[in-house]
Amino acid sequence: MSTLPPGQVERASFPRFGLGKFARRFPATPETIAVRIAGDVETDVRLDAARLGTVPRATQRSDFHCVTTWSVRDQAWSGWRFADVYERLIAPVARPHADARFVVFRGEDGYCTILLLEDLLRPDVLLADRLNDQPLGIEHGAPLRLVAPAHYGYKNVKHLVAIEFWRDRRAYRFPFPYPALMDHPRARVAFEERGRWIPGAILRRLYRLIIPFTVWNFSRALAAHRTRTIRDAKI
Ligand SMILES: Nc1nc2c(c(=O)[nH]1)N[C@H]1C(S)=C(S)[C@@H](COP(=O)(O)O)O[C@H]1N2
Ligand SMILES: [Mo]
Repeated sequence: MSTLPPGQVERASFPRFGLGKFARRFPATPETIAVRIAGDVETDVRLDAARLGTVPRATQRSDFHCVTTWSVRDQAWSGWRFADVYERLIAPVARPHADARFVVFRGEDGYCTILLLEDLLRPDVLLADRLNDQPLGIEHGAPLRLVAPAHYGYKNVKHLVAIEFWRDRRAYRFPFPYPALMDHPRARVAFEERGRWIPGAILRRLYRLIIPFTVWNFSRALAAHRTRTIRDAKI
């Protein structure tokens, strides 16, 4: 099997993970895809399952690399290639400004990050609604998430509700109170672009310390959410 990118360590199972602020936030309607296309565009557009269904479905197996150094191998994603969605449903309808190359992704939980359009148009970037032959669960980003395996997990936004195309990268800020140094503009795994200003080889040592607590925190929050959902269904 291929070797892992620099500083990454294989993990047997795929944990629910993220920034602590978002551990207790879950999508209100995890079955319904509704993504607003906005920013420096001529017309705001809404993508839903019916619109996405007009684009051929794509599947791929890829590894997933969290910036904190854990990687899971060979996940089977299914959804639509970002490039296909951009060419068929976004560019002709929303008509983003020709210079709008900064793309902000927003999750229903308030999480957001930025990527470059040229990185998103590569063939391994998906908008996924299925994982390992199952509908995507809330732990991994239902109803729809970005899958960009060449970029650290924090660019793979879950619970997508908006995609914005901007000419100016200052149209956006990494979620408060997390420092901008945690959000590299590209975050390419192969170049160990873990964060800005601080070398990846230093950040990896700090980040790996927070894995056990974060995995525990996110899984406990999910268990509490499931208990709540079952209780509410009985009332
Ligand atoms: N909406 C949303 N997307 C998010 C996050 C988040 O907290 N909220 N965390 C990011 C981080 S840091 C990682 S490693 C991956 C984790 O994805 P997983 O929960 O499917 O393992 O989601 C990324 N996308
Ligand atoms: Mo992450």
